[in-house]
Amino acid sequence: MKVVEYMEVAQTNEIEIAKDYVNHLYKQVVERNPHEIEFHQAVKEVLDSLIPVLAKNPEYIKKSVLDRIAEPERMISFRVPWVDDNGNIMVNRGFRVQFNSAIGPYKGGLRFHPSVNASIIKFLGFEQIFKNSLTGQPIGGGKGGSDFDPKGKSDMEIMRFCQSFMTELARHIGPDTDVPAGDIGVGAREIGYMFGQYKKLKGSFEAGVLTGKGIGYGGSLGRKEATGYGLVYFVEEMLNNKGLGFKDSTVVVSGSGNVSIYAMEKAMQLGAKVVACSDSSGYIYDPNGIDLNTVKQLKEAESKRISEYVNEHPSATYSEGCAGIWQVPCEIALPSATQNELDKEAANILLSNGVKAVGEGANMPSTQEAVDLFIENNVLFGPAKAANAGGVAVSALEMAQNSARLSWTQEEVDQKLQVIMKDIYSKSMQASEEYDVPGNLVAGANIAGFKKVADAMLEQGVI
Ligand code: NDP
Ligand code: 2IT
Repeated sequence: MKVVEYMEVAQTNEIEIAKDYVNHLYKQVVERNPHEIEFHQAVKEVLDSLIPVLAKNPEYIKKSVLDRIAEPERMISFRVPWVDDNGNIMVNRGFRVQFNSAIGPYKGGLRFHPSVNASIIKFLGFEQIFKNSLTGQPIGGGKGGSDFDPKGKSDMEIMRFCQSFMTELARHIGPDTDVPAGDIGVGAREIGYMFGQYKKLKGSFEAGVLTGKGIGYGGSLGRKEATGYGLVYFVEEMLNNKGLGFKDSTVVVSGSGNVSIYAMEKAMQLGAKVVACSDSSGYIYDPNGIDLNTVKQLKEAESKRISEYVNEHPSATYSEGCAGIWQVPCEIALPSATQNELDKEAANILLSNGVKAVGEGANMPSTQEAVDLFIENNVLFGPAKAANAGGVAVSALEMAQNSARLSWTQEEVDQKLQVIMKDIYSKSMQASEEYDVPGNLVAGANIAGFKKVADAMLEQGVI
């Protein structure tokens, strides 16, 4: 046999071995975590994209690195009792998954939403491992939250819930152990109440135990804006690479929370026209371009419904049902609300309307079928682990400032964020080229994020 032919056979065998390993591992994950469909979905996407890496580096298979990564180091579930304004005793369930600490303390947000369960927390925690690795910062992967529904609760109810949640969580976290932050339903107010309770329980001011804090007590300038701004910096990088940009483009951003608001703000600053955004009830379309001050007033200040936007802007229309937002024609789509909000049908509509780029602000907002469609049709696609990593990256900068007992200016933080987002883009791009899937940033981000964690685990022995 000629050397070239032999190499091809050997390579095919290695690919086959890697595929068998991945299939076997995926089956095991499904059996071990029955009914956790979001967790299965997140694991499958990563495993499939790592096949070429496993084929080239059999050491990862021999030393069961992925078997270990797919199993959380620790999963905590706890009772959260609290008293509502009418004196009723309520009970919610709290979670924290401490997924992987190979490259730093567990790091990741807390989500308060009625849909939270073990599957949601595990999919988020699993993805956080690779995202945090990609940032280049020394942070491991974790996530947590509760099935508590903040909607309609008074400020005092929110405070009592946060205090009870932290009363249990406090024993599991710390600035060098596990550092939570915000996510859906958790912003600066909730972080403040949780920080106050942690400080009271510990009897010491440990600023670095939580990130996303208020600026007056250890928070970082630029953290509030970081995920949305970072998303737009990442997408701008993808566009520039093809000679395109946000300037004069039409943009649709789903959601109207923390990520969406600051994604809209930065897109507008770069000269785009944002024509639609949404909340969990429905979406607004404003052909004149969204007035962000009205959205901030309604959603950040007053916790109202996005439907009220049309009262002040007669040019705009409101439609019930958040999924309909993808019917609004746009060149750039930024799904920034929640998981699986953009499915195959939505992807087909976006494609037929000529979408050029999709950047995931939310975690796992596109179903696997939607992602496949975008990639097959050469749409520039920025996967969540890369595109929304700016938030956790600036959280790591907040930890650094807390350790050094100093504060950087907004400009310094923003400058660092821009460098980090560009670096994530080039690392993901390079990995996609090295493993023969050029331009596929889904694979590139997974590969680059995985290798750093996997190599650290190999160096640290069987842990
Ligand atoms: P917020 O709570 O600030 O906002 C969430 C937005 O999404 C709201 O507009 C909300 O509508 C909408 N939404 C929430 N759940 C659903 C649902 N089930 N169906 C439809 N719409 C929904 O959260 P964030 O902006 O912080 O988070 C948004 C996404 O970004 C999440 O996937 C999160 O994991 C991800 N992310 C957040 C980061 C951060 O730093 N905050 C960092 C990286 C990713 P309504 O007002 O009706 O509740
Ligand atoms: O999904 C995410 O990356 C976040 N919610 C931010 C986590 C963090 O620790 O800042």
